[in-house]
Amino acid sequence: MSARGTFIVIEGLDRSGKSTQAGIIHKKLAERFGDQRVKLIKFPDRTTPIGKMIDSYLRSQSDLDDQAIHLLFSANRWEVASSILSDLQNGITIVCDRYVYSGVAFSASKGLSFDWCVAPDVGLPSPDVVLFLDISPEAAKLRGGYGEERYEKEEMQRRVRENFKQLGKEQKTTKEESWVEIDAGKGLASVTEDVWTAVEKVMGQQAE
Ligand code: 2DT
Ligand code: MG
Repeated sequence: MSARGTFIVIEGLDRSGKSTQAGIIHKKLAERFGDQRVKLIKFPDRTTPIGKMIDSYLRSQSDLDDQAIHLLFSANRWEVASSILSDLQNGITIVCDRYVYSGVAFSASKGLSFDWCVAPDVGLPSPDVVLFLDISPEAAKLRGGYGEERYEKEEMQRRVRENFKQLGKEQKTTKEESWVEIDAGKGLASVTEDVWTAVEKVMGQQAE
């Protein structure tokens, strides 16, 4: 493993298996390199004061303008940006469940422009790889249905998926290998295998 940690982001629709896969990768990396060398983080981080405002909005306990909630999601990343950077510099690999791509994909699905949505996240630490767990909204729904939260509606998820695909295309123009699309509609073992293959590849490239 390289001296610098690897920044691995997992993205996808609700019920695509992101959290499950993030947990599996974290566990495998901890077994391989030790607990101290890998961290699992998640956005939104609902525990901070900003995160609590986001949580309240998502659970429809408060209302906010689309722009305002978008900026809170971004601020929720900025509050840990320097700790992400210092962890990476200290050789700690970070597995991150959702990141800026969710930020843009969800807010843009409400009608905000891509450019406007991207702006507040410019300058945040860049991931070494984004694993996009792709699933159709129909298949996601069959996995036990969406929950009660604000964005968990099939129509919105469909637009979000299109936005993720657009972001993937753009990401690939800067660095082809930094966006890996994984078919998340398959069984758990098969998705886990594909995810792990991608993780080993990026970590191998970094070690070169
Ligand atoms: P979870 O279900 O994973 O807790 O996400 N979201 C997330 C945004 O709209 N913008 C963001 O920047 C991020 C990180 C996706 C809760 C919801 O929050 C959405 C689903
Ligand atoms: Mg959710």
